[in-house]
Amino acid sequence: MKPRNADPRSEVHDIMAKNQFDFDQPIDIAWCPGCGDHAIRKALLAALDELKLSREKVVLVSGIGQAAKMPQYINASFFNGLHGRGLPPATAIKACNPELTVIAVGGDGDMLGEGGNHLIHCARRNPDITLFIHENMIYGLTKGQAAPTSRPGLITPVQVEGVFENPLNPVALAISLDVTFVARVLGNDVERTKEIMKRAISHKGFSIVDIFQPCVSFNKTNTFQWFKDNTFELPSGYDPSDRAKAFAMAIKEEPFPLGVIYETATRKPFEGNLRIYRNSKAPLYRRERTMSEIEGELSAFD
Ligand SMILES: Cc1ncc(C[n+]2csc(CCOP(=O)(O)OP(=O)(O)O)c2C)c(N)n1
Ligand code: SF4
Ligand SMILES: [Mg+2]
Repeated sequence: MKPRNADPRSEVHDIMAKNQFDFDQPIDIAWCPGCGDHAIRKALLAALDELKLSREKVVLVSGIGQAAKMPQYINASFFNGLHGRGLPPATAIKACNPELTVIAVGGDGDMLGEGGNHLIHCARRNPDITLFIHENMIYGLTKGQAAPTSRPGLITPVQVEGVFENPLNPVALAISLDVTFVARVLGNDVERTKEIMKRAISHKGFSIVDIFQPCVSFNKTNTFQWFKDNTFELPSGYDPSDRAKAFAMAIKEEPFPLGVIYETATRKPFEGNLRIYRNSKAPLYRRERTMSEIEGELSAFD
């Protein structure tokens, strides 16, 4: 039986058959028909399945928003917290158990507006986690106010004379912060999104994928066609390891570059710097502590 959540218009829904990260029973997905989030979910399900990750070792983390509902639609562990606050728990989960694959998901408002401060400090720490930002250039869940990525001139029920602030460019921001894997994709291109998601998840260190996602209900300007018309693939021979050139590429807008724009292995992940993993790689829950060890550590506070 075809699951109720399979989008019959998608040519790739067949790859989801027997995907362990999908649910056996139909689930209710509270996204509008035609929302770009459905395609991103398909890509994520396929990426997780093809990476052959164990379901028990995958944790999805999010805040609030349409994109932030994603963890509830994937059959793995999840933590859903406050708006903009997905990255701190994601960092903590990975720090407590480095054996887990930790994926944070959020909208452009969630991750760049309310959570912008956390994004900056997460980039400084470089935890081995992945972040997918659904960039629909709008606040979808709260019905169409401007997001930090909204293009100038966009009229909304709040920005009645049009947005006049400079839009935030998550790819350029990430490269300026030396985030170790930075990519952008068109979410409706499910195959390509899946491939880039696989690379981002496999990368050691903080990885960010900016995913263009049309919001068909509240952003009638930045439609699927608009994203197609305003993007281009990186030229062949492009070298993503050159940070200065990557930044120069990242600041190109309308059209925006698509692909892996920056990738480096020069930074040690956050967990690798923690003293608790210096003598043992075992996650904290597997460690036994004797009373005298605990007393020894507590004596530091005498
Ligand atoms: C601290 C706080 N501020 C505001 C809100 C209201 N709020 C909930 S979701 C949201 C915007 C979501 O937009 P985005 O993160 O871009 O996600 P989308 O719905 O577009 O996927 C806002 C403003 C909130 N829940 N908490
Ligand atoms: S409001 Fe927009 S972002 Fe939210 S589910 Fe509908 S189309 Fe998607
Ligand atoms: Mg949004």
